[in-house]
Amino acid sequence: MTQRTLVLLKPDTVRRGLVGEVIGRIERKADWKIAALELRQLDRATLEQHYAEHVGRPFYEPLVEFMLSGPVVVMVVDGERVIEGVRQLAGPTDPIAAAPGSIRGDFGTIVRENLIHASDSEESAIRELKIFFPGLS
Ligand code: IDP
Repeated sequence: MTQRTLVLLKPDTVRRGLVGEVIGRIERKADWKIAALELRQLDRATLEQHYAEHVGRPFYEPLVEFMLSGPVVVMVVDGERVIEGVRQLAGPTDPIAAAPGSIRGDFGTIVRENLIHASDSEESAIRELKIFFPGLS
């Protein structure tokens, strides 16, 4: 069964000129389809919803400030096993723990500035897609 996931290329990826590199890896991995793609300056209200599970954690406020620090690429990707697949391409949250070959492992050193967000389950994908693309069917 085909899945749909939400992918964000964070402000570090845009600032560092790595958008093409990261999208290229997603495109080359499989016959997945980009269903939506937009460069967007997020607002605090959107991030409060997106990161609701992290409210109150010490890294929450710096994370929101970072995510507001520049535009992000907001994408919807469809395909077979795409939720787990993009998470695998991204690698673990801490880029130093992420293996070389993964996006975070190849390009990151800072836990907060770890280049990419990808939904971690079907349930998260549904919730996040409603936040970022409420009109998408
Ligand atoms: P994920 O993005 O790998 O799914 P989450 O635990 O959902 O990781 O955390 C959301 C984001 O919050 C991470 O991608 C990272 O940018 C940031 N973050 C998570 N844990 C920390 C931390 O301990 N220090 C700083 N930032 C963190």
